[in-house]
Amino acid sequence: MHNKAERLKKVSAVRRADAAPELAHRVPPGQTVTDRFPILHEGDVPRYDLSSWSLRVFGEVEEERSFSFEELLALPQTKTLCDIHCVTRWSKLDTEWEGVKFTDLLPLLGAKPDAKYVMIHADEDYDTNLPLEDLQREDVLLAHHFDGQPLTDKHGWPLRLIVPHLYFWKSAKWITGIEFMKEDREGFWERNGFHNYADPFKEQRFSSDEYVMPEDEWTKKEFD
Ligand SMILES: Nc1nc2c(c(=O)[nH]1)N[C@H]1C(S)=C(S)[C@@H](COP(=O)(O)O)O[C@H]1N2
Ligand SMILES: [Mo]
Repeated sequence: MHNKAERLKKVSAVRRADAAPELAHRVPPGQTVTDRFPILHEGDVPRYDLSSWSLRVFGEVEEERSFSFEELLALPQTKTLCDIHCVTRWSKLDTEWEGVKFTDLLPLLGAKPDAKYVMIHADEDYDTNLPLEDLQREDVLLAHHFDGQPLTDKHGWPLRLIVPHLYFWKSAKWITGIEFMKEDREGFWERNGFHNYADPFKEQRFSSDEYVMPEDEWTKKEFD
């Protein structure tokens, strides 16, 4: 069922649309720039009642705790402008997000000193792993707004992660939990043939090196 990696490896290559020359250095190898906003996820779009929504923090922490949406909104809010890159070969430049910077949240989480990795838990049954260090970049956000508007249900309302420097599957939508870990552990796509770290500029798409450049399978999906 979760043979996305295998499918992407097998399909034949297509030519890539070229970005404007002055933007080319921002487009990772094998990516096509789109102005549209593809919608990609496993499972159904979850619905929430914000009054009962919470973000749970657990694992290698001094004390487990949860944040309500209100508590997150009471923290400093930050806007970022970044490029995003999906492993299915679309990139979108200059996307604008607003939310809580991970580095503004981190001091409140009581992570133990030996917590070096994080598992982001999300609906529906989604998770993805990252080194804590990567979440501490200044442009990593727990976002609730895109392009000046509240996130739409399909793009992750009420809260999604934005990690611009890694393939976009690391930017979990509908996040429900932050788990601190001593040792690394694989998340959903990482267990299913995708690269553990996922640097788009190094084309770290799959966990094995042998793959053929895939077709733009995202063009068959839904867009905004
Ligand atoms: N909860 C959850 N988050 C997810 C996914 C998912 O299946 N479930 N898919 C990831 C993938 S592969 C991509 S490319 C982006 C897509 O985000 P978008 O639909 O807002 O473009 O969400 C990521 N976050
Ligand atoms: Mo993706």
